[in-house]
Amino acid sequence: MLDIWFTENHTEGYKVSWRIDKILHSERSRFQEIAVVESPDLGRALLLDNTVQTTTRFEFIYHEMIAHVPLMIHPRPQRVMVIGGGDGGTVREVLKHPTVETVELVEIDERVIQVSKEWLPQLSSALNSDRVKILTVDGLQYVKEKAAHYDVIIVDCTDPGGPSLALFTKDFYQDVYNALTEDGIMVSQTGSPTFSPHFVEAVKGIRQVFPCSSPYLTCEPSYIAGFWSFTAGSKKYALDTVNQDRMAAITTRYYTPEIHRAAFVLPKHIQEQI
Ligand code: AG3
Repeated sequence: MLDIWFTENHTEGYKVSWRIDKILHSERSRFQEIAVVESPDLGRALLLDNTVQTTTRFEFIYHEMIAHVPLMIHPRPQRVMVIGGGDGGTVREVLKHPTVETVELVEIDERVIQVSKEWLPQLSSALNSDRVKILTVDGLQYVKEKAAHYDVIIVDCTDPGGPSLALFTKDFYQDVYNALTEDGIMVSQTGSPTFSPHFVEAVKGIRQVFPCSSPYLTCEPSYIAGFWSFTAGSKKYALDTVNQDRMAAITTRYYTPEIHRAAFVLPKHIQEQI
């Protein structure tokens, strides 16, 4: 067996490695290094700048939690925007909600979309739906041009750095707030609460702008073995609201209303940090 390992450096002193069988694709786009590799334990993985974005074995956890939490809080989500998320996994989950009329996918790097279409059909086939509108523009600018339009905005971005850095600032969260309708909800992935130096900053930024906000946690083994965080901001609805009756229409493997509520229960040391 080949002994080739992929390693992601989470900090200077903490790395996560897993064996890869094959490099299926690798290129440099205008924005980043894009690769797709095959791993015996994680399945097919999308890497951007040597950072794992998603794996076919565990992507359902991340994508269900980033999408269904805000969509189940909102009583009737119709217009949704996804910033980043060019692999299509988040859009696939959003489309499970029959109330959703349109999902705009705002992905800066069209090569991520093309590579995902070729190698990750389990995620990207959702992008062919006629309810999806794809815009290959900078989400940061795009969101500024919109006012009171979306019910839910999901920020499925890479970790802060490169094109994503500005997506973790208070100014950006304010633009997202303005782009939402009066009862709108946003969620952003906010990294590892243990290792990301940007976690606390992002949580505080969202809290300064939205009347209701909180991080929520899940475990996604593709990134690290411990917690991964998302942070939700809501203009009107409490974050533990779950419109339970709508679950009947939605098939999930990870998300349940109980998981939704439990995810907002934070360990004491994380509460103390934020
Ligand atoms: N979005 C980013 C996940 C964060 C990965 N971070 C890391 N490995 N350090 C993933 C896109 C999935 N649709």
